[in-house]
Amino acid sequence: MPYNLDLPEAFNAADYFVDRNVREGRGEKVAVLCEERQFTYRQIQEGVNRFGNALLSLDVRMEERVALLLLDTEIYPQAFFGAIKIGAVPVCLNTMNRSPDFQFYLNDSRARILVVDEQLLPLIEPIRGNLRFLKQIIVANGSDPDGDVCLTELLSEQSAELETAPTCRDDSCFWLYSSGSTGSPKGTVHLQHDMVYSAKTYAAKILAIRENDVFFSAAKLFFAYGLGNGLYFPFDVGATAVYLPQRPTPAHVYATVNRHKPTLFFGVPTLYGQMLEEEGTMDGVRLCVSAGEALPAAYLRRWKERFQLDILDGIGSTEMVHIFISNRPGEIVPGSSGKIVPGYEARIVDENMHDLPVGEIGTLLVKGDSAAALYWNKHEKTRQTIMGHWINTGDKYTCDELGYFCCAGRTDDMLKVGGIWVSPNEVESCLIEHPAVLECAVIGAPDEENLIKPMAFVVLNKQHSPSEAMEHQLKEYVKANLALYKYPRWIRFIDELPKTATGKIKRFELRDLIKTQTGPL
Ligand code: 3UK
Repeated sequence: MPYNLDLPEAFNAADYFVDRNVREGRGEKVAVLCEERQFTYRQIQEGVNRFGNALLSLDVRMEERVALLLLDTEIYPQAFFGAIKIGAVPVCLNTMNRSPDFQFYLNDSRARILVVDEQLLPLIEPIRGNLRFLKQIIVANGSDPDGDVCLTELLSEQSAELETAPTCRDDSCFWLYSSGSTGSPKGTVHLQHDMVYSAKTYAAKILAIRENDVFFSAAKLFFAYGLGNGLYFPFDVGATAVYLPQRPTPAHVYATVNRHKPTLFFGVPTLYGQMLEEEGTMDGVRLCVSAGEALPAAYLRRWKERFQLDILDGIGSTEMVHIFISNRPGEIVPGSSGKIVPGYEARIVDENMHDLPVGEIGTLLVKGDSAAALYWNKHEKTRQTIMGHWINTGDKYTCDELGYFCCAGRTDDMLKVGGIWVSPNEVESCLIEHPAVLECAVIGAPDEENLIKPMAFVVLNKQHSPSEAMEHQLKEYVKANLALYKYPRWIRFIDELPKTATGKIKRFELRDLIKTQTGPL
């Protein structure tokens, strides 16, 4: 069922998500709660305007990229929508990445400005000299930065009035980087209307979001998932968003729920699992959502027993901006991703793109007007994924006669770990740099809760032999060089990797190997 948004051609997402709330009389409504601070829609609007003016004063123009390396605080909506309001394009960066990753993002996007939390600035220091296009670093939530601009000072000099740039509904709006199994991450370009589409379909029809809802997303704003949950869903209906700047540990999350009493809670399966192990309450929450990877049925059951609350599992992607297949309240099928969200269409196809009969496993294609327009400067990858109206998710799925979709793995080797992509290739390339490693292969293996984590098979060179110390050393080596969540949780030393006649590693044999083994991994 296609859904017609009916947006005027002249359209700016910042005007829609921020200024409209003030125009419609919600200026004094609390938009953001963060720790002990609260901000009304009027205050956020003023911040957006000041931020937009600050960018203009730094000579930022329409369509130029502004990179955001920010924790979840009230700065996020101001910087994000401030950039959008002048027609510039925010690029939301994952704060868990490492310096070389940021060098890539900043050079690939050619961002002119980077807005970075003072706490995260050390990630940028080592690469400062290698940023070819960056003109200015603006430091948020800090004071008196050396040689950079302090955001608070910059904003204080700016007017709180700002004219909206004359963007249209199909202008570039924001980017998110998405990683693939090979090659560099892809700058995924979203348009001005995409967030509205997702808010009017998934958020309105499945979550039935209301002005009196209070949204709390443990998944951070720099993920497509968190950006909807914590920013443009609440702002679509003039509701309140709760931000947690710290790591979403069960203790922080429970404390935030207690303090701010959200009505909607968003997490990833790993977090639900961790929260089930800890003391805490979810009082005031009406509905919980899970995405990023499949939610184990056991978590759903235990959560319901403990809190009398449902968790709606749904599949979304960076390319589709948010969730397009989801369970609904009262119609949950544990272990399934649910049914198509109104406004989206799905197909399951074979390798020739022919539709498969009900019940057969195939590649999941999805159609809906929140789809990204392209991958920046990656023409071939764009064509492989964005096939006209249809997006190839790279997921293997089945669909039953009732329309419930069930995930059956990936068409590539990519792993979802704690809801975030890990490329086995990237972990292998890192391990092989270690002087003791001759060869290696990384696959996904289930942990004790049946959630996937990276496992490495390692062939050591002649000078080294397997030991616990070596295992520890290799794990630490990956931790030091890649984002923490990417390190192999288990390392198996073997004499030789199984290979095809052409020398490709037979990953399926490694997967079979761990399946047939009993006992702890
Ligand atoms: C996998 C799932 C099974 C699937 C995302 C909600 O995860 C998000 O975006 P990413 O681009 O990854 C997309 C891929 O992740 N996946 C996501 N959710 C599920 N697999 N069950 C699920 N519930 O492989 C998909 O192709 O990081 C999630 C909203 C916005 C998002 N971007």
